[in-house]
Amino acid sequence: MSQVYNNYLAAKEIYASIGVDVDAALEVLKKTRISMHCWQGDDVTGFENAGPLTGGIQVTGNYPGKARSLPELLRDIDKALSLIPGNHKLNLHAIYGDFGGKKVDRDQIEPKHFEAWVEFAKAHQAGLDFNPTFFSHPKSETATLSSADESIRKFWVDHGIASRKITEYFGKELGIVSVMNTWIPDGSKELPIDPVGPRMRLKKSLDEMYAVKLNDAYMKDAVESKVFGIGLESYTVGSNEFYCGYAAKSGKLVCFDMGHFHPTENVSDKLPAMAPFVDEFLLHLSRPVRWDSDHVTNFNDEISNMMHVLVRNNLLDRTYIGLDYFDGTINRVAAWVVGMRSAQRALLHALLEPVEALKKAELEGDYTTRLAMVEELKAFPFGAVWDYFCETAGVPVRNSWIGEVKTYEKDVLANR
Ligand code: RNT
Ligand code: ZN
Repeated sequence: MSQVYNNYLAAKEIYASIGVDVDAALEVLKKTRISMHCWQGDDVTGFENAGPLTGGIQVTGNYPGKARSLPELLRDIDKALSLIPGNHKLNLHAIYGDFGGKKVDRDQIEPKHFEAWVEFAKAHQAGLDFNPTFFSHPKSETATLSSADESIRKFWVDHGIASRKITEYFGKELGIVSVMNTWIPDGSKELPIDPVGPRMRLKKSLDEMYAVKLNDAYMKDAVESKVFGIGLESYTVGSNEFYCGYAAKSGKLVCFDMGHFHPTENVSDKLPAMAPFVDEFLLHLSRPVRWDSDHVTNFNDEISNMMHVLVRNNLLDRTYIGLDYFDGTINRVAAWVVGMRSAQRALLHALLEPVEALKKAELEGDYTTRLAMVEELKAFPFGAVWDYFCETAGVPVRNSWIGEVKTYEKDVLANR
C-alpha cells in the first residue's frame, strides 16, 4: 500500500473523530468544476492580431514561451490539465476565436469560430464558459455599452448578443451549463458631472443584450463589477452597486472578482449579503496585492474564507467558480496549475469542517468552542486527503508536478 494511501487512512480516522466524512468531502471536491481562464496562457493577447491590451487592465512580465497561436495555447492548456486533479471548465474570451487569419470584427463572431475549443473540451471532458471582449479594440477607447455614441453602443450590444449565442452553443454541445460573464472597462479618470447618464445607457444596453431569449439550461448571464481601472481611477460605470442592483432586478448572476474591491473589503462577506436576492453567483478567484494586480490565486485567507462561506451555507450549488489573473513573470503553465490546485485545496480544507457542530455551537452562544475548533482545524491533516485525491485522480502528488513543467519548458516553451 502506498504511503499516500496510509496517510489518507490515518487522516480519515482523525476526521471521523470529529464527525467529518472525508469521502463525502472528496465526492463534492471531485464534482466541483473550476473554470480555468485561457487568457493566462498568452497575457490576454488573443488571436485577433489587434493592438495592445487596453481597458485599464495590465499584465506585467515577459517570461519566455508564451503561446502565440491556438494550437500552442491548446497544447499548454493540455499540459496544465494533466497536472490538475478532476474535470473542469475552460473560460474563453471572444478574442480567442479561431479566425483563420481573417479579420472578423467583434459583432460578427459566430459559434463556428469556436469549434476547435468545443472539440478540445469534449476530448478533455471539460465545460466551456465565455466572455465577450469589450476591450483592446478601437471602438472601446471611450466607452462600450455605456457609450453616448449610438453606433458604438449598438456595436457592443451586437457583440454581446453574438457572444451569448456562442455561450448557448457551448452549453448545448457539451451538456454542461456555460456562463457568459460581462465585464466592461467603461469609466473615467476624473469624476464625471453626470454619473447617472452612462449607467442608464449601460442598463439599456444590457436589457437589449438579454432581450434575446436563449435556453437557460445551456447558458446563463453574469455581470462583473469593478472599483477602478488604470487611467479610469475616479469613476466606474459598472460599479458593484450598479450590478448588484441590476442582477437582483433582472435575475442575472452576480460575478464577484476577488480583486475588484478596496483592499480592506471582505469579498467573502459580499456574496452572503447578496444570497437572499440573487439565485446564483460567479466567482473570479484572483489575488490583489495592494491593488487589482491579478497575482496568481493562492490559498490565502480571502480564498479560504470564500470557500468556507460557500460550504457552510450550501452556496456551492449556486456558485460557478472561475479563476482570473494574468502573470507574465513566471512559467504560464505553472501559473495555471498553482491557481487551480490552490483553489481546490482551499475548497477541500473548507469541506473538511464539522459544519453542523459549529453551527450548533454558534446557535447556543458557545463562541469559545466555535473559535477554538476553527483554529484547531487549520492543523488537521487535510494535506494527506489532498495527496490521496491527486493520486486517485492520476495526477502528480504534492510538488512533483513542478519537475514536469520544467521539462515541458525545456522541450516545448523554450523553442518558441
Ligand atoms: C477585469 C476583469 C475581467 C478580466 C478578464 C480578462 O478587471 O477582472 O474579468 O480580467 O475578463
Ligand atoms: Zn475578473
